[in-house]
Amino acid sequence: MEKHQCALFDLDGVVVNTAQYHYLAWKNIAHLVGYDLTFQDNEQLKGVSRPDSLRVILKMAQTSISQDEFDRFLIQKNEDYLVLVQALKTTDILPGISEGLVFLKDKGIKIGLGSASKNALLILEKLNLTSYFDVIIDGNQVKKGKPHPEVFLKGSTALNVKPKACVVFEDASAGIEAAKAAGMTAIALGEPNEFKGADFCFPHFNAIGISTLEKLF
Ligand code: B16
Ligand code: MG
Repeated sequence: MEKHQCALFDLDGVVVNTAQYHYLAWKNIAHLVGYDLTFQDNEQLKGVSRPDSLRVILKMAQTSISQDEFDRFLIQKNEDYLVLVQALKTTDILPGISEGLVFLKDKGIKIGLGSASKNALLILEKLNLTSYFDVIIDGNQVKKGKPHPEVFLKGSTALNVKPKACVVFEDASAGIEAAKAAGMTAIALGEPNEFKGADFCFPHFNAIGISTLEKLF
């Protein structure tokens, strides 16, 4: 296996399980348009930007709303989400992540965040993880959301590392598509049948193990 010089982490679903909070907040919004958003529906929203997520929900609900309502729903979703993540603390960091970050830091591997979320910095701060990241690219810096590769390409450019020397850790199929479109090694976290084109798949970050990380970096 070729050695890599950079690790790019998705946030929601990889570093911390905020997916459940996004789900609860979107469920409230979906109710407003008469749609009962299921846990399974929520899979399609993972890694997808806030406005694109609302577009997907409206499609599921087979309804349309005015631009004013659309904007109001986005604000309300985020307000609800921010209340839900208020209680996040370091014990919510997903298993293996802290050890993985320490391992990479000790090896001198560059570490970046590539998240669709506009709340990424706030979440990292709540988890006390900000200092591990050499660069943080989030929803505030990208024009095109995942599956577009922009978020990861911005990360590798900022770190001055070629895309093929980067490993991306992702829990969303849109994120795996983005990593592959960027020309990076893509490690999917979840069920193998959820992902197309991932280089490797593990059920969660902790299942990767230090020996595989040693091979990758
Ligand atoms: P926000 P990631 C993504 O984060 C989430 O998976 C997705 O569900 C969410 O809609 C998106 O961020 C935008 O988040 O509303 O906080 O800006 O997985 O790319 O870290
Ligand atoms: Mg994610």
